[in-house]
Order: sequence, then structure tokens, then C-alpha cells
Amino acid sequence: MNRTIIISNRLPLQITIDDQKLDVTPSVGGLATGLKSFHRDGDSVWIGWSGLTKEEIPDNLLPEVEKKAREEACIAVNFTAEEIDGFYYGFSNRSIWPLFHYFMEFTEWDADKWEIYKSVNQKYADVVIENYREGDNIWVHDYQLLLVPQMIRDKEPNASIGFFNHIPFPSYEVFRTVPWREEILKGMLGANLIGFHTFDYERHFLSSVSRILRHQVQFNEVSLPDRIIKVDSFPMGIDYDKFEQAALKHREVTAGKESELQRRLNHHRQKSPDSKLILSIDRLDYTKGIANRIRAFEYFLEKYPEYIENIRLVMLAVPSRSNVPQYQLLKREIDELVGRINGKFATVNWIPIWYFYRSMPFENLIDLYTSCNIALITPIRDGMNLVAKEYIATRTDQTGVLILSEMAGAFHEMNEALIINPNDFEQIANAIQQAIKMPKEEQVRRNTILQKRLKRYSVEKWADDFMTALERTREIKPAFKAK
Ligand code: ADQ
Repeated sequence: MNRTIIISNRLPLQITIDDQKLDVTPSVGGLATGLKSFHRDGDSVWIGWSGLTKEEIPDNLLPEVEKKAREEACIAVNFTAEEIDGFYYGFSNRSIWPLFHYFMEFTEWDADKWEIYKSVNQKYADVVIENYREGDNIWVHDYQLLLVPQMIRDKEPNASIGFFNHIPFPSYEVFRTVPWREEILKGMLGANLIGFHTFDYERHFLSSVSRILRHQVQFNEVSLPDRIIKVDSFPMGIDYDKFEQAALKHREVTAGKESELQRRLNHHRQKSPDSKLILSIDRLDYTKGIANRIRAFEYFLEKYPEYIENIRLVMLAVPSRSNVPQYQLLKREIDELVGRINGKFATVNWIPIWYFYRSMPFENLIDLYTSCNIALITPIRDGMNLVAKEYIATRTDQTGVLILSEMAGAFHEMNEALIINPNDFEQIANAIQQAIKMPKEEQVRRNTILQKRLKRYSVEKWADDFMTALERTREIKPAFKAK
């Protein structure tokens, strides 16, 4: 296969500078963790932001930042603090992100931020064009770079360009509220292939294209005068083997004994058969339904007081976009909720919610996944949700129960989980009770099916399918000359 140029807002690595010393750590987040293995194993170069603003990089360290990125087959693009503010914290995360997740009340339209979004998209496109060699496949990712496909096409009309959207695409009725809706659709249509996680997102996109731009749409193809664009769904998988192997190794090291984390979590726990740990992991984001989840857990404790001292919610929230006011408010709300509920139910022996606000090394993540009997994943909206898939992949003895929101894209492939509506506390409380009581054989039966499916449709397969479909678009010729 030809070389791939991957382009996303962030690189899969994060570079920080402390006292003139550079430090490189992996980035957290669905896109980075998912695509890393494709990048590692194939012939690709990855273009993205290093995580540092221009002001933060002293002139003498710039070559070293570039070198560190190059060592990982990456090209770092650097922006000023003003650009990051307008483009990333601004238009991307105060306009597109909330709107595409149906949080219209959080959506702001600011013409200045839109201008910065456009100019930053142009800068990314320019770096792609600088590095482009004939025959390359270009793979643009996500909602921060919606205009990049057409910007590349303007300079390289014959390039093979794929675009994948990692978040939902909203229904036409919601999308049409965007003041710059035509420019956004035209930007995306610069690609030869546009991918979404689910058929619904694909359908919403095609409906907007035909109703706003009036282009001809037939099945999953958009016809332009000189090109045909394919639109399809590719549900993203995980690096299944990595999670499975890490879990097996973890079990081997702990050899059936409690890990340090488990020991602490279990400390003071009553040894009843119904004594369980419930896991919750997400970036701290209002789309993830964290506040609802805590409230539903409170309702569960009220409805089923017999589980007091036996059930614990282990909640990990990764700091995210803390410059955006909505995220600061949410952080405060969650801090208060956890404090209130712990204050209300705690006994001298027990605290109902263990709350960690931080990122964790991979080994600890595996420890949590393998230690918790139940995973409670309740987003209000989520493009896919890889945490649900990672949890199942680490259950190497096939025990464990996944409770999953029907608003996550992952729901379509994970019907064997206990499916809930994140706004229905009664249903969530009952699902928790059902999970606690679920016989081992039933857990094994459900997870065996889920594991088989996730193993087959791994992130490698996802990337491979997308790239094969992109290669195939090279052969498509428009069947007619549209007016
Ligand atoms: P995210 O919103 O970031 O991704 P998700 O898909 O759940 O959500 O991925 C989160 C990733 O971060 C997981 O791989 C997880 O292992 C990792 N992670 C979570 N907590 C962590 C912690 N405390 N420490 C270290 N790592 C942690 C976006 C979309 C999703 C979509 C993905 C991929 O919002 O809907 O599934 O992209 O397309």
C-alpha cells in the first residue's frame, strides 16, 4: 500500500518543556490511542500539533522539538497561544463539539473564532502539501479539521484524501443552525472518502449535503461535476491484542492475588458475594454523562440500601479542555456531587465513590479494568466510546458486566451489554442491580460474543478497511457530468 499521511489536531505524543528539558509522553484520547498501532506498524507520517504553543518553545529548543517528533515519524506543527485559543478552545470546542453532540445551549457562534479556525486549518493543509509525494494517501481526522480536505484538494487536485469524523454528525435540523454550514460541508467534500462511526451519522451528513448544498446523493455517493465522493460507516475498534495481552500479563503477575490497587479498593469492603466494584472512566466532558451517572448511583443507593457498604463506584475522570468555561463548571459540579453523596452515605468503614481526577499510566488503567466487576458507561452522546470496548477486551476470564448507554456509537456493536438510556435513572439503578446479581454463566455467555466481535473488528481492521476503501476510490470516475 502507498504511504499514508495522517493528520489530526494533536500528535499521538505530547511534548512538554520544563526548565529547558523536553519530555515526551503519549497523548490520551480515543483518536490517539486508537490510531497509534496503525501508525507504528505501517508506512506513515503523522502531522499534528505538539501540544506546545510557539511562545512556550524557546528558539534554541525548536530543533529538538522537531527532532523528538521525527523520531516517532511525526511532524510537529506549532501555533501561537492566540491561534490555539480561537481554533481549539474556541471554534472547535465551543461551537462544533457541543453542536455535534446536541448540546445546542452550550454552542457559541463567534465570527472571529471562525476566522482563526479557517486560518489554522489552512496551516495544517499547507504542512500536508509541503510533505505530500505523489501516490500518498492522505487521511484527515476529526472535527477540528473539517476544512482541510478541500484546502488540500485546491493545491493537489488529484490527491487521494480520506476524512474520518470521530464524533457524531448531527441531524440536518441541528446542523443547519451553523452560520457557516456551506463552507463546512464543502470543506469535508474535498475528500474522496468520508467515514463515520455509524450509519446514522452517515445518513445525517448525506441529508445535510443534499438539502443544504443541493448535490445529488445516491445511496452513499455524492456526485460533483468532476468527482464522486464515497461516504460510509467504519465503526472504530481497539487494539484488542494489546489490551488482552496486558490483562493476561496482569493476572499472571498478580497470580490470582489482589493487586495493590485492588487491595486498597477492597480495604474494609464487606466480603459478601454481592460486594462489587463499579468502574467509570472518561475524559471530564459534559457529553460523557458523568453528573447523571453519579445521580443515578445515588438513586441506586436510595432504592437498594442493602448494597450500602458493599458497592463502590471507582470513578476516573481525565482532565480535559479545562480552559473552556463549561468544563470548569462541570468540574465544580462533579466535585460537589461526589462530596455530597459521599457525605450522605459514607460510614466509618466505607465511602461510596472513589474519585480520581487525573490521567493514569496504562498499567493502572489495566488494573482498574481487570479489578472492577461492572463498567458503568453512560454518555449523553458519544461518537463511539472506546472505553466500553477496552473493558470487555481485558475480561480475559469472561466475567464482568458492561452497562452501556444507547447514545454511544459503540451500542450498535455491543448489544450483549446491559443497554440503558442515560436519562433514565430508574433503568440505570435496575441495571446496576441486575449486573450485581447476574450469574457467572450469563456474564461469560454475553462477554464471549462481545469479545469475538471486538477481536475481529479491531482498530487494525478498521484502519485497513478505511484505507482499502480509499484506495478503491482512485478508480471511481463520475458516471455523468452533473450540471
Ligand atoms: P474520547 O472522547 O476521548 O474520543 P473514548 O473513545 O472513550 O473517548 O477514548 C478515550 C481513550 O482515553 C481510551 O482509549 C482510554 O483508554 C483513554 N483513557 C481514558 N481515561 C484515561 C486515563 N485516566 N488515563 C489514561 N488513559 C485514559 C473521541 C470520541 C469517541 C470516540 C473516539 C475514537 O469522543 O466517541 O470513540 O474519539 O474515535
